[in-house]
Amino acid sequence: KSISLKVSASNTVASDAEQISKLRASQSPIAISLQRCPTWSSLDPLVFKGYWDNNSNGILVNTGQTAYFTFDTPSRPRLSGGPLIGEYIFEQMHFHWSVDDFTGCEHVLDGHGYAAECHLVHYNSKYQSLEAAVPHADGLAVVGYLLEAVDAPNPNFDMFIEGLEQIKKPDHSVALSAESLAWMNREDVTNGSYVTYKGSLTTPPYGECVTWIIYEKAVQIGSEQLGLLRQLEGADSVPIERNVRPTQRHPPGHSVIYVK
Ligand code: BO1
Ligand code: ZN
Repeated sequence: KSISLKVSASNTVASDAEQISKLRASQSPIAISLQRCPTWSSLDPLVFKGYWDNNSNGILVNTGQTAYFTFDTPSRPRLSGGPLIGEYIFEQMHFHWSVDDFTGCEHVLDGHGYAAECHLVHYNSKYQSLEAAVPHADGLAVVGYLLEAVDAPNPNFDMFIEGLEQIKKPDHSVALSAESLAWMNREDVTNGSYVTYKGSLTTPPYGECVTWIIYEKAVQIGSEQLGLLRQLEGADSVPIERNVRPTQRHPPGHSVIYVK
């Protein structure tokens, strides 16, 4: 790795995760040039617990702004490792999209736009809730998947897409099993590289509380399947056209780490 920032009081080199936790935060999303990022290869692996082996059910809701999935059971999936210190508890998953196949993502890697972006939102287990975590720099960890439009449907999305058909109208909801999240567990994506940086929520209150983890390799989704996301209606009973925040400027001294 090409940066080492910090020697702690005990004179031992701070862990990779400690170094990342001290980086300056930016507003999110951002456009990232991979070749300009310091590359780290020694980070601990990211650990997802209780996602796909979770036999409980969840609920998918049209909030009028996005499609939003939560588990309705007390046992929630957890995320640790990688740039994170401690454990983060899954709160919700949601999507950002647009009317075309290239402006629906929030983060932009090497100038490449995608059709949609999915966020897995977690809060630090040292706080009592997501709301309690938002005021803290180490409050949230959000994993982002970029979704690339392709002609052929991705069968791993079928269960999830069937859910979308039931929630066209705002405030409608449908029960979904954990199996409908299987599309995320694509080894070619999650065994590959990601970028990580300290940033913010991309919707109000825009708090700088997020350790972002964005996989480099996009997940493919069929155009027809994307069409169902684009059919979701907002409060005005017309389809939600675009729920993407524009990319924000990097503040001086901001760094994004490329984990290969
Ligand atoms: S995102 O992943 O950066 N797009 C993102 C943006 C906003 C929130 C979460 C993730 N906001 C939080 C609010 C909470 C609210 C919660 C609903 O969404 O800060 O007050 O309860 O899950
Ligand atoms: Zn989001």
